Amino acid sequence: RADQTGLSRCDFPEDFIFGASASAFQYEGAVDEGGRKPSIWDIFAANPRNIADGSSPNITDDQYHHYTDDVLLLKNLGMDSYRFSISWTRVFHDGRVNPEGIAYYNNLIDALLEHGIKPFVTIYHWDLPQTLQDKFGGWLSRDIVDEYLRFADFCFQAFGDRVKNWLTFNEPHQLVNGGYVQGYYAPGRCTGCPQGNSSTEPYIVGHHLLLAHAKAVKLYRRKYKVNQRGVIGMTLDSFWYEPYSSLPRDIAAARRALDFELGWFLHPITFGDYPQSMRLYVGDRLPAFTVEESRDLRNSMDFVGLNHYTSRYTQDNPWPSNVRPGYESDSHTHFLTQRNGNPIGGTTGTWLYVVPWGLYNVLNHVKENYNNPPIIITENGGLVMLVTGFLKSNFPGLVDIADSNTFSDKFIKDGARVQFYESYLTSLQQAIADGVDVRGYYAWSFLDNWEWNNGYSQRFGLYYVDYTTLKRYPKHSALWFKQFLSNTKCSVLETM
Ligand code: GBH
Repeated sequence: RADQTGLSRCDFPEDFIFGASASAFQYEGAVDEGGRKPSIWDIFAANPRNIADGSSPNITDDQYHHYTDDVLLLKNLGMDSYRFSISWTRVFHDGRVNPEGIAYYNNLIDALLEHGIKPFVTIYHWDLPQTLQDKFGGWLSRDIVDEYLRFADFCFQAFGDRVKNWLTFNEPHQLVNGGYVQGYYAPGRCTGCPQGNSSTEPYIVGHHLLLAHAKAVKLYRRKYKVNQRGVIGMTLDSFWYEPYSSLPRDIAAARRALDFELGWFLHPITFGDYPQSMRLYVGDRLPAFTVEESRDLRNSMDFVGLNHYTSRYTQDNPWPSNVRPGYESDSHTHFLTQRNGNPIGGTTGTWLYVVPWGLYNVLNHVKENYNNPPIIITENGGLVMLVTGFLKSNFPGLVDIADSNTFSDKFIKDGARVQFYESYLTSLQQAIADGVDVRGYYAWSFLDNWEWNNGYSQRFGLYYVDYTTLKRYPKHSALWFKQFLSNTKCSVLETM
């Protein structure tokens, strides 16, 4: 049964928001339609060697053409909100607006609102216009700050009458780590890659992201907030880092790991500067903020957006030798997925170990070290590897989407992901009960989608997508969420 634990939205505060998350490049497809121009991810993915399954993101879920049906699916699930991002090259390029691109987002936003679903918009989810990469090197150049500001200004102006929840960026740490340290994300730079230098570039890019964020928030507050009355934040990603042992040096190392991932951005947008540990370990390779920049950064968010998936054990690593010089070794940490032969949590055969208590700990870490800010969990979700080429005939229980609004045993069996959601939501409930100010939770992801360098080989969706027919099929997790959200008789009076 989908409702085994009896956990429901009634176990959360009354005005708590539940939603599903997505991003433009992973969902939209239609890369050459409606006047859209290439982003750095179009160029990066055009080389199949950059993508695990060699796949193309050109069609993916084709949400560009399926958004009306997708909104109905969200409605059917009972979601309060939908988080998506705006494709920069669809709406705005070379200083010019593209009416067709604007029309698309207007239609999507209006369709959501028509069904009572709150749009939650990420302004930038990694798909930089290639023209800006070519012109001055993208995020490596300070010129990007004003370009981003123009784009953000445009988004507030065009959509802010209806969009009340904004995120300046998705996962700056992951963008930098993938694009400038590991090289597995666009624009594919790292030490040892054909281009790049991971001892300096990650910190420069991170700095520009922060300056762009602060300017956009300042602009929103000065120019739009009075009339539009929305809130704005940034989505940060963080694993939980558990000390491998009770040795003080391992405890300090775990704290450093959190500083280098979460604090790198959360510290500046709360207190106006980088964490002390980063200043100490990175030295003069870490750029400095002017007094004015620091002032603009301080408290430059109405809430903290948090993407959290998994956890690692952490050891102190005084002499890192097994990694490239730079960001990877600067924190002098070593990460492990097991201790004394025991994995840190349930395994999924990938990076994603199931560690629900890690969510509890990372939330309390934010509460205790960053003045107890409002938090919205903007992504959380489990991963089950499904065989590529999965066919309907392999799953006789599968039913067509039209029948999915009734509970039955007919759905794609992703029971491990149901357990993931149950366990993490239980941990979240405990964190809230213990005083962490969490206001919302968004599942990653609404649909299966193009998982960046992993292509279509990793499926995070509540809905399964058949990429040949583009039909969406509910998984067990979708039905579990529907049941979880359908309990609206929360007060004692109503249930009597
Ligand atoms: C988020 O990225 C993104 O916001 C979203 O677009 C993405 O689809 C989602 O999460 C799911 O991944 O431990 O060395 O093997 C997170 C990107 C990529 C982070 C893989 C962890 C594993 C690094 N994740 N990475 S490792």
